[in-house]
Amino acid sequence: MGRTAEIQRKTNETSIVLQLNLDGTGISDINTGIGFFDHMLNSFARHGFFDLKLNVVGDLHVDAHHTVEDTGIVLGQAIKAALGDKKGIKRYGDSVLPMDETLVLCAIDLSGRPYLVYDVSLTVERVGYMDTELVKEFFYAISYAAGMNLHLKLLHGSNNHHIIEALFKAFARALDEAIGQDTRISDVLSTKGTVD
Ligand SMILES: [Mn+2]
Repeated sequence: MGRTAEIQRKTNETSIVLQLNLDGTGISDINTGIGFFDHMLNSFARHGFFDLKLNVVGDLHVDAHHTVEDTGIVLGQAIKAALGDKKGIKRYGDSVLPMDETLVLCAIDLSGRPYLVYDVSLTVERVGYMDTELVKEFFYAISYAAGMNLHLKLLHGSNNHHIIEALFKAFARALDEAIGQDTRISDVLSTKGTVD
């Protein structure tokens, strides 16, 4: 049995349907209306071996903000719901990921406590039809909705497409590690006894 979640969320700004299987193989079917964002979410699914089905109808006539932010909220909620009681998982995960001239770091603690540290400078306003400032909004929304301590740091790089794509791939790989089962962990990995 895979760890799965299905979430539907509808507001005046976005209408989202998302299905996630954390124990998938990386199959995705994603349509947010923003081509570059779809490309990033496909990379996330593929490199984390998550199955992700996602349809977003957002108010793109305003701008991409609500669509990207609300997708982060729903994906974070789905990660939290699919993980359930977090028994037997490694809890921590990290990745240092290269992409040509770019090198990024991602570290995760599924502590139950939301916190984002985002140390990434982007030098262009937009990649495709996605504003680069929304990358931070997306990861902030995930970290708060999932209850996740998330660090993202740009170590080196210049091409904004590469930097953003490397962030999504590093996040996927770090999350895949953090949700991984370790047979030595019989309960939750915390001296406190809980990671809620
Ligand atoms: Mn690319």
